[in-house]
Amino acid sequence: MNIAAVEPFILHLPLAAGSISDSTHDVTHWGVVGTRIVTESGLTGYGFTGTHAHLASDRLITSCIRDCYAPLLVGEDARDGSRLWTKLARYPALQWVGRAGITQLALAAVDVALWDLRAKQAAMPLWQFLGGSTSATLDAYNTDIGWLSIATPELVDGAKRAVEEEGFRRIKVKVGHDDPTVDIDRLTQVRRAVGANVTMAVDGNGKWDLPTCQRFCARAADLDLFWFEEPLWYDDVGGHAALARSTSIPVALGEQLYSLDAFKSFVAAGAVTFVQPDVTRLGGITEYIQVADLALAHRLPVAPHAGEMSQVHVHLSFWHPSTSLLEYIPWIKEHFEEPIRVADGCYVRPEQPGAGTTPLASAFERHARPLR
Ligand code: 0YR
Ligand code: MG
Repeated sequence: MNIAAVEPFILHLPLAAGSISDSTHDVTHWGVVGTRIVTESGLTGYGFTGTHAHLASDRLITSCIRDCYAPLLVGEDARDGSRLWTKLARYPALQWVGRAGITQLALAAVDVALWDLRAKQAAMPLWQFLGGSTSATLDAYNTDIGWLSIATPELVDGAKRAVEEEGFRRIKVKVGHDDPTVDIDRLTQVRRAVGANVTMAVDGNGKWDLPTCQRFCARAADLDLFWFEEPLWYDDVGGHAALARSTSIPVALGEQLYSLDAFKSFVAAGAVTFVQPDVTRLGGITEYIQVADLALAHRLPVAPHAGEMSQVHVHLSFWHPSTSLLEYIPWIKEHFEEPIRVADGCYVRPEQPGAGTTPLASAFERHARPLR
């Protein structure tokens, strides 16, 4: 399986809703920024990271793939997974400038493409290639009903519809108004609308400070919140540990963490309960597995970030024993060969060989952006 070519790409896929906001991001397009890796026999793997479709920074990622990683990969055997990951992740000159940010997002895309290749070569969907069981089930929780940019009446209607008409038993609502009592009011109305049996998590996307989070948690005490995600600044281990000690609402985080060591620090400090790795920000599937196993060793649940948007998380979640639920944000699935499906609140197990990361030709025709 010798690698003949590494060909980066940038797709900017428009959101059906036009635009959305959480407490810290305004999004109109999802950036699928990654690479095709072609072997000498013509087998092709696809991997990508996820961005907010900012072309200039997306190009830094594709430059890193094209100029730094591709020369290290061409001629190598794609089956040689761990060694190739180490070659890229520990390449001294790149380690000097990287380990987080652009080089890591680029590494994620490359690593996913290599796993996609290996699973395709084995003619198995990735979850099965990893040893997953055909009887596993996976709950989807709906984040798309809960954006901060959705006015309260539509938020309540959307949550009710997702539960009553689409079969979701789990939802997540964004929080992060300057005055947290506005969020408490929105959540109270949603809880009243969906009833006591629906799991409701909240996501702050790192905006509030510790006193604001503590005030929010005290006022949210009788809303039965399943978790409070990214309450504080992403890297603040001590702050999350202090919050976790002061509230009974479990802390969830990880979508902005770049390494196994970052997760290790949060776990060691008792600063996280729901561990949320993202394959597109860690160094791909290889490092994701290490994080999921770290969580397993501490008996902490793993609930990956952005299930449907990476495609890969669906496979990893069906496989890994610590995962029983996965985020659902149905933004980009129609652009892939095997669109991810949810039925009655549960993910449908993918069947096609590979990691599910192969975009349709039409996605390249309509949404590719120039690399320079
Ligand atoms: C929009 N999921 C998240 C979206 C989402 C973000 O920026 O990317 O809200 O990734 O926090 O849990
Ligand atoms: Mg989040």
